Amino acid sequence: MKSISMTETVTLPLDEASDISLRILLNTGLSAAQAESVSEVIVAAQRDECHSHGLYRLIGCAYSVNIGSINKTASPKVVDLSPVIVKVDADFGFSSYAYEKGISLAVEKARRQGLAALAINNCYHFSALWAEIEPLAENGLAAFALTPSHSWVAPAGGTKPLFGTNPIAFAWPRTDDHPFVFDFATSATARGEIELHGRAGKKIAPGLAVDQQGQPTVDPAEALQGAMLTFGGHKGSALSAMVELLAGPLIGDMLSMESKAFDQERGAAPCHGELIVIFDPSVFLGDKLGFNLSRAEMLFESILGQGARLPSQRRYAARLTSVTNGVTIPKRLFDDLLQLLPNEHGSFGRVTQTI
Ligand code: NDP
Ligand code: PYC
Repeated sequence: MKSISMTETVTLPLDEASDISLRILLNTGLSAAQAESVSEVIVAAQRDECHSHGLYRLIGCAYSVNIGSINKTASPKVVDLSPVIVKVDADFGFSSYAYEKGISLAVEKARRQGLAALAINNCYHFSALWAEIEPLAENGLAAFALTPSHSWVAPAGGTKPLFGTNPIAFAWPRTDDHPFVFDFATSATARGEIELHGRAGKKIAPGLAVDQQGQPTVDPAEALQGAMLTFGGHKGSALSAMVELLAGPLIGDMLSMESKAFDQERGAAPCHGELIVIFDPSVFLGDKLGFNLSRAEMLFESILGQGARLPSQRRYAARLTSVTNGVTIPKRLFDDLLQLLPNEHGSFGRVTQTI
């Protein structure tokens, strides 16, 4: 008889997920403002079923705060560097809080000049990037975001960790629909995905990583100790180098290899910079804006017309479902999160079984 493996899961309404998340972060001693901004991106990722950057990340965030890496009372400083550049020194707090402080000035500049850059320095970064640029596209702007991480990824042709997982995200405004957004690691998968496979006792797909001897592996633990691989061979490798350069030396911040050395094997979230570039199509196009946005729509319709899907389409669908049904996480993760709550944590969630 075929054996069916059952996984115990817990389903939480979104407000309970937010409550747990915020209480865990506050319990670390993070300032309320910083905890709220971090919690918001974590819950948004869980809501959109981006599991590698959802509630699971609370474990790493709490750890990074508890070992003393994160500045709990970080006070980001915004510098108006030029007509098109805003810099924010995150003061060694989490990136999302620094982003919150700097984004409105960067948007103001983009609306005036047609484009602007927000460079964040000295931030601990663990989150999905779409959460930062999707709201910009909802307000008629296009944007992309880049950030390094820790050196975990081998360059194409090599076998030793050098690059970060280095995500690139891009957002484009749509007239009558959610923005077009993609957001992916330049490694063949996010490191968080490999960690989640490890936690679930599952193998990873071939082609994602090599072990410490440089041999291909599908074992998550070996992959985490060895080197991850870039997507698309030399192409992902070059894009990853671009992320290192634009969100590293260009803005005066650390490469992934420097971030890893800075961590001194403590295992905290990566600490480095982030670059967000914002475009205002209405400045580029003036009274031709509507016509050109409709040409963009023609592109999207042609993609969909072939039966292909747009990036973020799955995410937007998951969002709708989560608002009604709540979010479902493995019971093991739920139990780990309860350990991070203050002692009197009350009762949350509904335990279910999924196949
Ligand atoms: P995925 O490979 O899961 O997805 C990448 C993108 O491709 C998403 O926009 C996704 O849309 C889209 N996509 C997936 N399948 C299709 C398809 N069949 N057709 C069209 N589009 C598709 O992402 P990764 O594992 O590479 O990265 C996951 C997250 O990890 C990202 O949010 C990234 O920001 C984050 N990350 C953060 C890091 C950091 O340092 N802060 C480092 C590395 C990663 P959809 O979501 O709708 O499926
Ligand atoms: O999943 O690769 C990843 C990652 C690195 C930093 C934050 N997420």
